[in-house]
This record gives sequence, C-alpha cells and structure tokens, in this order.
Amino acid sequence: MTNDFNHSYDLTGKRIWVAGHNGMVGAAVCRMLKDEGCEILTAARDALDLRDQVAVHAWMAAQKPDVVVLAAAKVGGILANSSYPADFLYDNLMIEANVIHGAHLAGVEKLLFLGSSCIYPKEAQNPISEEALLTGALEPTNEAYAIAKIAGIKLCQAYRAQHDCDFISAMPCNLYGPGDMFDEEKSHVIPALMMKAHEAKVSGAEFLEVWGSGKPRREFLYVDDLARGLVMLLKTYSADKPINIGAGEDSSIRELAEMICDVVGFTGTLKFDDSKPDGTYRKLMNSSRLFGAGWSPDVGLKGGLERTYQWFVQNEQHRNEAAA
Ligand code: GFB
Repeated sequence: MTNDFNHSYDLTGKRIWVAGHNGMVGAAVCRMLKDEGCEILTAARDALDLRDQVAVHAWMAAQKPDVVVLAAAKVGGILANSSYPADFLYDNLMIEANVIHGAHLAGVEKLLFLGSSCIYPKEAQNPISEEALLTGALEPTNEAYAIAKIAGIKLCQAYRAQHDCDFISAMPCNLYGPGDMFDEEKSHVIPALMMKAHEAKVSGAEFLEVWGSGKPRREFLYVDDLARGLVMLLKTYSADKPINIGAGEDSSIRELAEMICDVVGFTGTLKFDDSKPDGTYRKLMNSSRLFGAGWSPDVGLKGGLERTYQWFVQNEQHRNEAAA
C-alpha cells in the first residue's frame, strides 16, 4: 500500500454534494453512500446549471457541502465526441472550473473529480500508468473531452498546491451499467450495441451493425464497482496524483459484440461498418495502486452486461407503458 492511502476521512455526518446525481455514475455513488451515515445533497439540472458560475457559487455558499463528488459532465461515445467538440470542451471546462473554484470558496473539505482514461496519450504504453499523463499526443476523436478532463486534474492539483485543498482525481476506464444513456448514435459502445441488438432481436433482423473494425480493445468497468472504489478513495486517498480505476483486463469490440448478442439473445450475424471510427486501438490502464490498496471489481463483464440488460428491458417497459 502506498502512503497516498494513509489518509483517514470519516464520512459520517458529512454533507456530500453529488454533482451529476442523475447520471449513471452519480446515481451509483448516491446508492453507495447510503450506508455511510452522511447527508446527500443534490441539485436538479433544471434548477442549477453547472455552467453558470454565479448560480453555482451561490448554491454552494448556501448549501455548505463538506464534500463534493464531481460526477457531472457532458459525456458521450466516439461519434458524439468527434461531432460536438465545442460542447464537450466548453461544457466540461465550465462545470469543472465553477465547481472546483466554488468548492475552494465554500471551504469544502474534500472534493473528488472524475476524469477518464482518454486523458492519456493515444500511443501510451499499455497498461497505462498515471505517469503517462501529458507525455504525448491525444486521440483526435476525443481530444476536446480529454483536454477538459486534463484541465480538471490540473485544477485539483493547483488548488491543493496553492490553497492546501484536499481535492483528488480518479481516472476510470470505459464505464457501463444501469442508468447509462442508451442512444444508437450518441452513446458509448455498450449501451449502443445493447439497444441495437435488442431491436434487431425484436424485429427479427439478420445482422447487428457494429462500428469500425471490431479490433480495438476497451477496458470496461461496471458502475457499482466504480462507485465502491470512489467511496474508498474519499475515505482513504489524499494525493496530488490522479489515480486509475479500471477492471484490469480488456476485450476486443468483436468479443464484446458477441457477448452482448449472447446476453440479449440475438442470434443473427455481426456486420462491421468501417466508415465509422475505431478511435484509440487500446487503452488498458494500470490500476495497480488501487488494487494494492485493497479494491478490486466484483462484477465481471458477462455478469455486468446481464444486469445492465435487465435494467434496460425493465426501463424500456416503463417507457412503453408511459407512452401507451
Ligand atoms: O464507447 P465508444 O463510443 O468510445 O467506442 P471510446 C468504443 C469502440 O466501440 C470504438 C466501437 O472503437 C467504436 O468504433 N463501436 C462499435 C461502437 N459499435 C459501436 C456503436 O454502435 N456505438 C459506439 N459508440 N461505438 C470514448 C470517448 O471513446 O470513451 C469519450 O469518446 C470517453 O471521450 C469514453 O473517454 C470513455 O472508448 O472510443
């Protein structure tokens, strides 16, 4: 165990603001915090625009959170990232700058910022350790998002250095699970393929369209495993250095697509569309610092896909009932 985990911070009785509580990650963090004896603060999206500096600082001054989990972000899959770089850069820079500076002004004791494995250089050596940050050029399809996330890490480090704030950053790999955004065009690969495979099964289609070559590899972590790791970091981690949080193994997109077909029960064939981007070839992270501190994932990819599909089907039924 490294010294970075020697910190001990008791969450009991703390007022914890989970920014982004309606998103997949924020919702999972709220579920995990229920057992910690703390008070969870949330702000609805239509009541507080996190891109609005005056509103954010006023809200934080009034609510006085002790802890902030910054899980709010504009997120999306490879096509959304490359189609809307201005939104991904502007929205994320504004959210981070407002919340992190606001946390300093409001005297927040602990802040946890969430980045992404796409902050690392496109050609970084796998498995990618935290030292690879800013050692090379980024993957062009998500450069805007990655630049914003790197700025968030640097903000946490700068406020720690200049103002002694206990602000930490965690870098998750590709995430999935209940509460994910399911959209054929805008979402990440797991919800997109799950939704398409489900529709293909229902309509009796012959094939499932998979973007790119199917050869890129991705590391997927079930969101409840992430949330458990984040709560552990809040309680034990205090350091300037970001910390990786990944599953420790990766799969090719072809393997993933086959597994999703199996889980969904779609028996047709895969059809690869090479007009769509592959993105980074591989971005398996080295999460040995967190593994060494006692965290490891509980949910394997197959089991996590099954749980996610169950959630998707239940929620699709609710949507259909509401629409009827
Ligand atoms: O999950 P994904 O959109 O994002 O795509 P990234 C991962 C891989 O799956 C790419 C392929 O090689 C895609 O071409 N893929 C195959 C598909 N079929 C599909 C499909 O139907 N939909 C989608 N979306 N992909 C994101 C970044 O990169 O990762 C974000 O853009 C963020 O900024 C996130 O960092 C974690 O893994 O390529």
